[in-house]
Amino acid sequence: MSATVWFLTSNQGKLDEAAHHFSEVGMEVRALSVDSGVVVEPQAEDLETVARAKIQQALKHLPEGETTVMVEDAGLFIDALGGFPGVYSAYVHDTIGNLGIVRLLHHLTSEDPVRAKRLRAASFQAVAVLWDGHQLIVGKGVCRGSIASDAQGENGFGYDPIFIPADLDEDGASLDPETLGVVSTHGRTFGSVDVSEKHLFSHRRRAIEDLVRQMPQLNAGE
Ligand code: ITT
Repeated sequence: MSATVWFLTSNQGKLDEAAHHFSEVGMEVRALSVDSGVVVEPQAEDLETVARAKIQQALKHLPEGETTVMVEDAGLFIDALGGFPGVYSAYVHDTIGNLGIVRLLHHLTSEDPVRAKRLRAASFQAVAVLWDGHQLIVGKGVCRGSIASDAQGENGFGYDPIFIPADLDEDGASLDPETLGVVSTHGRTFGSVDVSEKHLFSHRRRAIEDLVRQMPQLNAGE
């Protein structure tokens, strides 16, 4: 397997984050560029179906001599909206945007900050699919949190300015709103922290770690 992962994505933020995560295992990530409109993202009910359809298309564009290609599909799932926007996240972000989401949830409020977080609970979810030259590997990651009452911060991309990650315990597991964690943004959104802090919580990092755990080439020495 080569040390380059060719990542088919039109999203620079996703590319930068994946590059950071794979650098931790000595792999480089490069963008697999394909003319817009060539790759068709099917509308499906779950992220894995979308990602599996995209990898089949990505494989056709892998540069000669290269072996490893990845796609990743992510979305924001809001509990009070039955998981919406979920697989529709890109469309919803392009249309009503962060302000639209904040407006949809404006009635979900409470003086009690713990109750407010529960009412506004959400998660980012990511499914990464990688072809390593021999097999397809699927990695999944979830980041629990809640939706802020307004957009905060200029960092990151997409829904980052409205997403507050839940605190984490010493093992990196997400905690309930009433429990203070050892890792916390102290109520700040992903848009208000730098990318290295987002990585501590990130669904994308977890999905890529899940992939890496399953890559025989990277775990041969174990
Ligand atoms: P691809 O070309 O890789 O498909 P995309 O931007 O369409 O790029 P997704 O379908 O995976 O990416 O993402 C759906 C939406 O969710 C899109 O609007 C993203 O901006 C948003 N999103 C995904 N991951 C995010 C993250 O880590 N932080 C904030 N928003 C995110």
